[in-house]
Amino acid sequence: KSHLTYGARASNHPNALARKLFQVAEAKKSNVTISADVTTTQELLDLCDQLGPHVAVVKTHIDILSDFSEKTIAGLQALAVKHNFLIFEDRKFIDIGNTVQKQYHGGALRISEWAHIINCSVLPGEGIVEALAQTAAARDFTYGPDRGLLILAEMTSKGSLATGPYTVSSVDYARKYKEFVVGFVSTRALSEIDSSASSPSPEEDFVVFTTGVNLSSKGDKLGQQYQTPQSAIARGADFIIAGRGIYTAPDPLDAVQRYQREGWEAYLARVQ
Ligand code: UP6
Repeated sequence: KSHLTYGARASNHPNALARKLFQVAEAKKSNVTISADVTTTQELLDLCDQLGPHVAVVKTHIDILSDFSEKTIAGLQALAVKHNFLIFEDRKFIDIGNTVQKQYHGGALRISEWAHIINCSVLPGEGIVEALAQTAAARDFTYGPDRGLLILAEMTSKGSLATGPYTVSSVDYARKYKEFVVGFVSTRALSEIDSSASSPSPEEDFVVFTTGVNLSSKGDKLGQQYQTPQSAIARGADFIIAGRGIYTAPDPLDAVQRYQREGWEAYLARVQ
């Protein structure tokens, strides 16, 4: 796990999106990603407008909206500018390269146009990472340099099979495609993994996003398992992802500020 400040990581990182992530975190004193898992455009935009000042990233599941339209994209993009947050579409691509390219760029959801960050599983093998990187680098892809991929290296659900050799391959592919892969969705820092295919290099600086963060619950009835902001960050999370812990709280604004405070204090404790 990194003991450097976001500011130091922002100035040294070779990847434009990673630099931006760290800059936003530093500027807003927030490492919170809100998992905005609501099902209408109005609820999504209201949530982003209300909580936007306190989060670094908004994570969407755009395919759970019942009324996705041009208004959704325009609204999200305007709020991202207004409140200085980045957008992470948690699509978890998992297919052959040819298919994920079509799911990422174009299609009904046009994810490449508005999502700064996407993620994928490496279950299909190396080709999925290569395919997404290729799409982002394509010449007709004119949305700017701030695009990046997180590899889903572990999962927080009970009985997850994203462990062992799967997690090791996640790290191997991240190292091989580090121009586009900015980091991982995982429950801990993975920088120590040293495999037959890859070894850590001193300058490598992957960004760790950790899901399953909740201050008032240990889990749900469908296998989700939670830890606190403090524990996630101590294990190496750079950004904590919280959904229901914030948006179903009696007062979401009060809740997001609590996650922001606890997340920031845990970060300060780690870098000191
Ligand atoms: N998510 C997990 N665990 C993973 C990967 N992703 O919970 O291993 C996602 C879920 C949801 C969010 O799809 O959008 O993170 C967690 O929401 P919650 O905080 O309400 O449980």
